[in-house]
Amino acid sequence: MLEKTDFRTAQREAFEADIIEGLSRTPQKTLPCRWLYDDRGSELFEQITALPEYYPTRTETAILREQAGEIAAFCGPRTVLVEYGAGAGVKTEILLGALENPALYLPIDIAGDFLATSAARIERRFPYIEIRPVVADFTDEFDLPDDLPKLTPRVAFFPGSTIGNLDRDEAVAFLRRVRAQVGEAGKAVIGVDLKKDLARLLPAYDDAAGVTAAFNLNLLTRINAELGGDFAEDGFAHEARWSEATSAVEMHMVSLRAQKAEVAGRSFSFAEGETIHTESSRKYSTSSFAELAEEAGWSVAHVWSDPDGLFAVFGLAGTSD
Ligand code: AVI
Repeated sequence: MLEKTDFRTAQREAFEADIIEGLSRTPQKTLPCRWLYDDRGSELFEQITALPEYYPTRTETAILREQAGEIAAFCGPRTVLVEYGAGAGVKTEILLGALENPALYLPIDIAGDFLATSAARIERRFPYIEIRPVVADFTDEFDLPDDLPKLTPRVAFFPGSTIGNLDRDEAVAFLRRVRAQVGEAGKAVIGVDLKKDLARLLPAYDDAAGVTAAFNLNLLTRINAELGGDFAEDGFAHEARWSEATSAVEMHMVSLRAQKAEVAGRSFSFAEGETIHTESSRKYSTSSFAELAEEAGWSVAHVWSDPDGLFAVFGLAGTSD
């Protein structure tokens, strides 16, 4: 197992490699969205989830609350709940509180400190549930512990429409891996943001208070602080735009003038109006998500949605069920 300092060094190296590679790309400079989440970025994301324009968190929470009984019945008794990402807080508590006699809760997250804090919170709230936190990058290959209870069904929980931040191939690969990890009898409960009117969608990624802008531009602050960059932080503006080709809201940082920036000893030029693409948030229809899930070996057993059809929670089961 990696020591904390080794892990930090490995993270820093991966960060530098991704930033150099992404800023070298032509014609579109692009940075992987996972680097948006340093401490400040995570704090800003937390604030985003409470914004009036950002409907996904509230809507999904309401669906889980209202359909908790049905979702728990779908999961079945004595389940091992495997959560991909440990940041769902209240959503996890709703599901764990509704499950009949859960056998084990297994949150998986790359951020060990964050994982420990959220596991401790769940432990206080559900002292009767055994918790086994796993430090791993769930977008990558990793193994679940090999001593999990054998005869109890496993249920994968992936709320928040985080699946929307993966491109199509990554999403299929992720769902396939989850399928293998929960096994033949396993199930999955996945939160998915639905495609909708742009008048509703775009403000959710470009709010009036400027929190999403701060979240996006914080990446430049992070590059400056951690990689010795010299980005002029007032030289870029946040932009949210719709891409029909990928059915995604994209976040970009737009260069406000012709300028240069140095990162880790390398110089990068930006034309006025040129953008750095920092995140795609894909939006699905119930049928386009079902198609994706089927490609990964799942079939859709249930779709729980809100009255306005903004968000959907999918109950997936093996194709043989
Ligand atoms: C974490 N993820 C599902 C969020 C989303 O909606 O794609 C991240 C986010 N980016 C801007 N606002 C929220």
